[in-house]
Amino acid sequence: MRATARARANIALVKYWGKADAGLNVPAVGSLSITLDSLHSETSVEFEPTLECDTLTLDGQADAAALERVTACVDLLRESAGIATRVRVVSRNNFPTGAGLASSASGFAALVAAGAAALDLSISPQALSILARRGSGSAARSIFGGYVEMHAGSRDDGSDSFAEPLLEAAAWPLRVVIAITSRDRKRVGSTAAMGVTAATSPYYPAWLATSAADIDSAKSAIGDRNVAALGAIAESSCLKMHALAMSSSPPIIYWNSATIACIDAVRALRNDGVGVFFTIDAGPQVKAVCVTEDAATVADVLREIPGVVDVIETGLGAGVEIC
Ligand code: 2P0
Repeated sequence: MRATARARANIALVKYWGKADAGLNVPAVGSLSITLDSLHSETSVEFEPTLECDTLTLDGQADAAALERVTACVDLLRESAGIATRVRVVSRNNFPTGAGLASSASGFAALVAAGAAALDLSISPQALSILARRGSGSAARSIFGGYVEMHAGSRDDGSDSFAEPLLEAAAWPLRVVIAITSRDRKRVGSTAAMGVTAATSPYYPAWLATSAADIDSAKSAIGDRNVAALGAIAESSCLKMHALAMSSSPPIIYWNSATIACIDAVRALRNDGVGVFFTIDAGPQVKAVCVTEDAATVADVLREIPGVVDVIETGLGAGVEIC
């Protein structure tokens, strides 16, 4: 009745933003991501008959806000197993939580994998991806390694809304250099921000209309191993997502001045012939994606930018694993 799983964070190159069904957590658009090797959550789940309620310890502290989402997700596992036993969940991230580094993606992917293993449920990776999605949309992608596509799906019950692997990490081993510009937790969580965007941004319909073409372009760039083409679509998707957030009411701005300085630096590097592009999630950190040979140059440049408090370099990693 106890298991531990490790799942890695992922970053979307074609972004998920907006929900088709908030209750089932079905995304309004598909997305495409890369799984990161060095940023992970390690989560232990123990079904314990003497417990009166579920408990969650996140990075060494009880976390009541996150517990609600964890319980809702574990309820799905309990339903599959036909039990009501409460769980003790202990989870640890080896990177800042809730700061736009996809901690909910790795956290919920590890949670459902550990929970299913603890209950000895025989469950396909696809079904695991659906369960992870119920916890956090981006978590559906962290079940798999390398390059991953998330399908929005079209069924009302969300049964065709899951991720699938596109290409193994080793087949195109890009590097990601992450410039940390703040360690603070973000002020507006992704879930709330997506709701405000869908309800108020005048650009939301255009976002929905252009997403499928963005995924197709990204898939062909990956097929061609073309960094410039993948970068063009990834930066466009990222900037569209942030334009949605900024054009919402009330407006949501995830960036700080160092975020913009990093964007400038990446563009300047590219003008100098370095094959690098940026992406930014629901936070102020900038992720620069490049080929292995350029990673040290990119890291050196980003580290010198005022306001950059740390730089993390990582390759692409594997899907969720039971430890
Ligand atoms: C993504 N993000 O595709 C986008 C881009 C952040 C920016 O998915 O409400 O925490 O739990 O499904 O997965 C972050 O959103 O949102 C996210 P929920 P989640 O990576």
